[in-house]
Amino acid sequence: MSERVLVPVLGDQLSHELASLRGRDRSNTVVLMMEVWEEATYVKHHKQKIALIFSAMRHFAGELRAAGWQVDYTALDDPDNAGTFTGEVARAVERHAPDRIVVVEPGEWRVRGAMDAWAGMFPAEVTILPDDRFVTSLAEFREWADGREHLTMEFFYREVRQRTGILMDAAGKPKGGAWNFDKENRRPPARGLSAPPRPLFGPDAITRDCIRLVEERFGDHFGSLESFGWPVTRAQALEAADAFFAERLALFGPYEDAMLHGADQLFHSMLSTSLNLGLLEPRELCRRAERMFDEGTAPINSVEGFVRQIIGWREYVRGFYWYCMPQLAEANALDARLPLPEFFWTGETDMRCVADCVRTTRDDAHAHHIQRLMVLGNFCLLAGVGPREVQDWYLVVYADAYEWVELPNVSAMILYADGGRLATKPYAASGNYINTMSDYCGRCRYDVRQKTGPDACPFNPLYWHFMDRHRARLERNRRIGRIYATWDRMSEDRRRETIDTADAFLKSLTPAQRGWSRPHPEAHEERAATDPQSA
Ligand code: FAD
Ligand code: DLZ
Ligand code: SF4
Repeated sequence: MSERVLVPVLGDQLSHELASLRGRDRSNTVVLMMEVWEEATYVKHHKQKIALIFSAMRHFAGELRAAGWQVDYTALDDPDNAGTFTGEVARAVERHAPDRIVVVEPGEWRVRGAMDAWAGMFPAEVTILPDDRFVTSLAEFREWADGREHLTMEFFYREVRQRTGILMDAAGKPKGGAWNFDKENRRPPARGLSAPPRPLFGPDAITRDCIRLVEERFGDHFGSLESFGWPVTRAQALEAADAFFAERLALFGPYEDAMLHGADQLFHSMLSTSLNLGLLEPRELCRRAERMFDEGTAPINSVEGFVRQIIGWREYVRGFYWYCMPQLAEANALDARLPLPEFFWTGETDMRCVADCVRTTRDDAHAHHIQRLMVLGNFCLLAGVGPREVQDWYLVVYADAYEWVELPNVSAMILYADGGRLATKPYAASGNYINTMSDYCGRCRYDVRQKTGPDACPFNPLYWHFMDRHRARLERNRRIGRIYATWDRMSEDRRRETIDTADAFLKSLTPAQRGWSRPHPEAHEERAATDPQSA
């Protein structure tokens, strides 16, 4: 008799070519998919994120059934739902008595801990497979990182290009004659700049059910459901990718860092939710971009910029996460302790740049990279907001947020909380950067040219406050240390006034009152006990 196999497929593993499904005999396999309370609430995710994941899971289950798989799907409001992955796998083991459980490694450390315990818990052999949807395996990353003091993304990226041949010519040289076109990719927004809109996918009956469920069960979570238009199937994700390649890739590079009030997407791909769910694969997107360069339909700076984000940054942060966990989650090299300000939830601040980025975050569960990095992240860095609160905020608010990708970006990239393993210097900038790269400042209540006093752009005095309070650490940094000569050239009165302006601003901030941050582990149990479905 052939062995019976149970294949749990998690909500961000929605790939038909998943390692646990590939080549498997469908007649003796049960695919298990689980909507569980714990995943939906370990932080109070944005409403669109939960609706997106549940809808994509339900569509994927339908596709698997149509392809001949036996799928056991537990919906969130199933009265017997145990509320956790482990509880649901336990119930499935009782139902199906499998000889073996085969699962792909999860994206998050927290879930890996739970999965590792399955082997001793169930009367079935447990096999945890590497997630080969990524171009770089965790073992390959470890091999690259071991023994290096700084884990510089650029060097990692070049090795990935060489190993995979992506965007390499026949002679083994980078296509376009260089590894990096960043200098061509920092164009400020031109007057009247606009980009073709991304396709929005109107909710079908399945998505409408998920939206209703989220409104009923997660009504107190952050964010709006009104503008929901994310791709929820591979077919839709491919349509979104088609539109990006046809209409926006060519200008992706030059305007990668530009920000325009009210225009969140610009020339960005808006494909991160689909990539992270598994609806699209990184290799196929890179090959497509490369083909456009080969055919002469997209310039090298845009194609290379896009490929760099995917097989560079995306793969790098995943490797970095697993390499640095669990310490990364607790790291706080700059000893930052300020509570997250309330305006991160409400958007009610006179800083026009911050208000706009919180608006798009609330309405669309998305903000583009520079909004996340140089506006919201830069603010948290300069003000000294505690890493844990910042991590929780980013994990809650973005539809593409999973800890493996959110945590390195937040802890190491924006907050320098890892002490500089990822970034060689903190991404700290005054209002001048935002003014150059956006149209925010012209109509802001603050004056970006003023450095001190109540009308000064808060980023200006906060920048110097940050540099001054971390002088002992940063002065020795070759990439940023020279800035202290400018600080020292200012008169003592000017320096005092700058610090006083920053202090007065920091004192005026109202700490967030919401309970949307991650509870401590014991609170999980309390919440599970109070959830009517898991009682
Ligand atoms: P594009 O600009 O079109 O880029 C193409 C793709 O490259 C993205 O879809 C994404 O898959 C990848 N990519 C680009 N930059 C990064 C990066 N730094 N790290 C990982 N992948 C990258 N991305 C997430 O997917 N989930 C997150 O939770 C997340 N949190 C972030 C937090 C902070 C503080 C910062 C600075 C960045 C974060 N990013 C995150 C990276 C990036 O902002 C988003 O991937 C991007 O904005 C998604 O929009 P897009 O698909 O239009 O991206
Ligand atoms: C984020 C999320 C949410 C909100 N809900 C579910 C769920 O109910 N079931 C599920 O399988 N996955 C969900 N996810 C995604 C998981 O959190 C994700 O698979 C793990 O964190 C591993 O990356
Ligand atoms: Fe932001 Fe300062 Fe510009 Fe206002 S002036 S939009 S606060 S950078």
